Amino acid sequence: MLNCTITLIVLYDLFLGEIFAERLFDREVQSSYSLTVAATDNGGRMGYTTVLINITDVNDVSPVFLHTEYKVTVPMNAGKGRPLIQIKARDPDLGESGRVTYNIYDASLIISGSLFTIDPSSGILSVKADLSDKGKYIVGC
Ligand SMILES: [Ca+2]
Ligand SMILES: [Ca+2]
Repeated sequence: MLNCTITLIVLYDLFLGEIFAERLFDREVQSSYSLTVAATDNGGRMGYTTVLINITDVNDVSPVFLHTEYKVTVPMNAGKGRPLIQIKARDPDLGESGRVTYNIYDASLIISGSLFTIDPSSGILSVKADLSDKGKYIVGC
């Protein structure tokens, strides 16, 4: 647990405790904090309470592939629909902000895009068409 600095503001004769953040939070680093806050009276007697702080998420992280490059060798007679490799990326954001979908991205690879397909959910790259008379392909995702 990280140390947090809190500031207590006293208004009039009442102790009105307000807690301020002294830096930005990053939910991916730490998603919650637990603070013990003390209140002291004029006689020096103290009471304590615990403040639990949950950090909500924002979509501040892009998906990151597990590998920077994937290589697969395919027999030229590989049948249509044959799975070749599973591409994986992770995104630590919560919910939809962390849900990763895959597609063949580079529009300049039109031929490769017509020969291969990638499942948007699983990231499995498959043969889409007959490769028998084709050469070497590079697919960007
Ligand atoms: Ca994200
Ligand atoms: Ca986030």
